[in-house]
Amino acid sequence: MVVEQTLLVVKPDGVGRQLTGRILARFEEKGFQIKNITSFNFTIEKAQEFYAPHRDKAFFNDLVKFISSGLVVACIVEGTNALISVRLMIGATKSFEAAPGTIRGDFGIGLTDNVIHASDSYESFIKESRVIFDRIT
Ligand code: 3AN
Repeated sequence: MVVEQTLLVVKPDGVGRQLTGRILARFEEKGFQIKNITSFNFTIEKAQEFYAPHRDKAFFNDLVKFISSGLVVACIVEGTNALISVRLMIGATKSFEAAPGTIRGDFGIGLTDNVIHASDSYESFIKESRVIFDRIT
């Protein structure tokens, strides 16, 4: 068992639907700590940087537009095996296929608008945290 950190972003649909508190409560209830919580609007440039690994995908522009479309809430979630555990708690990318009991399964229906983002690896966590916390606009 290893204490890890991961980055969580409640996307504009989640914040706009006033789900932030309920979403973050799930991670606290699970036993994780919420750290460095912040809310901001992604600029297009920051969003492009954040989603750089998807630069070549057909949905890249829609993704960038969507994440920049409103307020997001970002934080670090810390605790035992946080990387895998948080990914399991958020559920499958396609909300309409995400298992009930997961955040996307319970709160989402969309694909681009799938309520929440969480880092998929330690490397992603480092890169994404740099974009959000080091050079925040
Ligand atoms: P996840 O967020 O589950 O790690 P990724 O990393 O494959 O999923 O994709 C990043 C984001 O891109 C997703 N959260 C979703 O908003 C969007 N996305 C993924 N696949 C598609 C797709 N086929 N069409 C539109 N948007 C997509």
